[in-house]
Amino acid sequence: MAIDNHSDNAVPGSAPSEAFEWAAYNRPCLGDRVSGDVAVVVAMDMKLLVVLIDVLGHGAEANGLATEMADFVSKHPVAVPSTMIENLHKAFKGSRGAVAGCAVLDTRSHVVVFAGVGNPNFRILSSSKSLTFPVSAGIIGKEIRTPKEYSAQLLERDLLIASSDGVAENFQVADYPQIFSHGVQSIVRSVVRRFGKDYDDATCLVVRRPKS
Ligand SMILES: [Mn+2]
Repeated sequence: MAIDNHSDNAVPGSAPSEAFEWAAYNRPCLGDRVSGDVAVVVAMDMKLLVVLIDVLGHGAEANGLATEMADFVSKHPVAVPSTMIENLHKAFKGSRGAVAGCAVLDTRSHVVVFAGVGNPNFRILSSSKSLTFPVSAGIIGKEIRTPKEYSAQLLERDLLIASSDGVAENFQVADYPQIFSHGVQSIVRSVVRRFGKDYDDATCLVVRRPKS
């Protein structure tokens, strides 16, 4: 499922065993009608694949490439984040380039494995701490090295928050105290509204375990 700026309707979790619920929201740069950011979520066998892509630049041309990249992920999902990133790089070599983060969540263990290139911000936020996944240098489609993978566990109530650089990174729970009581649809919209930068495409995707 590709989630673009119509992701208002992003459906909450339909992963196997309903281990996760998620939502994404994408707001184009001021003055643009379409975004060069795209978020893709693919429910695989016992895994949930989450990819956030930010194509260099913005506007219609960036949107075209973002859409192609999202289609590629949807059609060729891989449950190994570093491989998913490398496959994107190979498939879009010579394009205008993009940065991207990829997380694979295990529906049983709730382990999150992440790999990313450039400046996508993926972090796990809990009421007491924030863990930001490190990213590797490079630009997909231009030059990358095999990105390193990092893993962490998504505990009950934790939020996996993925955002493009159009959203101020590292906002704190104190900046949005209701974040843990809101639904995922509200969270992604609120994060973009509160922390989005007007002059860049702004995307936020959130995944969490359903409340039991
Ligand atoms: Mn950007």
